[in-house]
Amino acid sequence: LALTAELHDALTADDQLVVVLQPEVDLATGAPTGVEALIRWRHPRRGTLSPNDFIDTAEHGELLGPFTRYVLDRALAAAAEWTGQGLDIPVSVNISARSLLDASFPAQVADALRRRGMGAGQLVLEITESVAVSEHEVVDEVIAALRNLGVQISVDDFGTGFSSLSFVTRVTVDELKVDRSFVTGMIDSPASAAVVRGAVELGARLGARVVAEGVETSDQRAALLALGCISAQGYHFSRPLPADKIVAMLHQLA
Ligand code: G
Ligand code: G
Ligand code: MN
Ligand code: NA
Repeated sequence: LALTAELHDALTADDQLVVVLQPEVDLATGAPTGVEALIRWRHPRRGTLSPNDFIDTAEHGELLGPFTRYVLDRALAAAAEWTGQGLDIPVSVNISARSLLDASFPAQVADALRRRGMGAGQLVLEITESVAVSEHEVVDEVIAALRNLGVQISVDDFGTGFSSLSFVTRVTVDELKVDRSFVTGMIDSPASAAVVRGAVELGARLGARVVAEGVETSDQRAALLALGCISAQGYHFSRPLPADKIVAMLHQLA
């Protein structure tokens, strides 16, 4: 309860909740193809908190709407900076699957884009499936409405969800983000490599981009290229960076 009250205050404090930004790149060339926004809480007493420390608090109760709008606004503000410098690169925002139970969510997203003067095509929403939203009809309708706006939908942590495969049979998605665990395992484990290969083939058949997460070594990069994977993200290319460092990094990678 204390954390809920503190998070409520942080949402109006202006300097406590910040997004850091991590490039997604073309595996062959290293050129940037996207940027993921990741929230951090610079807590005045508890130090810097990772989303794992407070996301459950943020995703439940009455903070979900304000928190989601806050993250969207900060991510789109950052994207407006690099777009203004001629870099035509979308921003990816992690959203709680619970947001997809709210029929007014697409209108909220449209409003967030309008406030920052950004086109819907500049925004990717990353969704991790959860039991909370599985097989709710409204979820499919909200996703369809978001895609009608022109917003892209990405399935985060692909391969680990309890129903990833049935999800992509129900809704059209634009991107699969292959979970880091398979990328970490693919050099030593033929089974992990098989999952990555399967995701690459599935993405091709669905017409969805496939992004490998958590690439940390040049061996992993080479193995992904050999499997036909096009895009990736990870410390091998860039760590998540503060907003004032991301534009220089994008120019450097380009
Ligand atoms: O950035 P980090 O690796 O610490 O993220 C930990 C987890 O928190 C990941 O699962 C990531 O998807 C999630 N996450 C990061 N930023 C956000 C956010 O702004 N909103 C939501 N809902 N989840 C986030
Ligand atoms: O669940 P999601 O995929 O959104 O989680 C993203 C998280 O992964 C972020 O918190 C980010 O800090 C972390 N991350 C990004 N690249 C790497 C990487 O190369 N290695 C590891 N270990 N974590 C990474
Ligand atoms: Mn993500
Ligand atoms: Na992920």
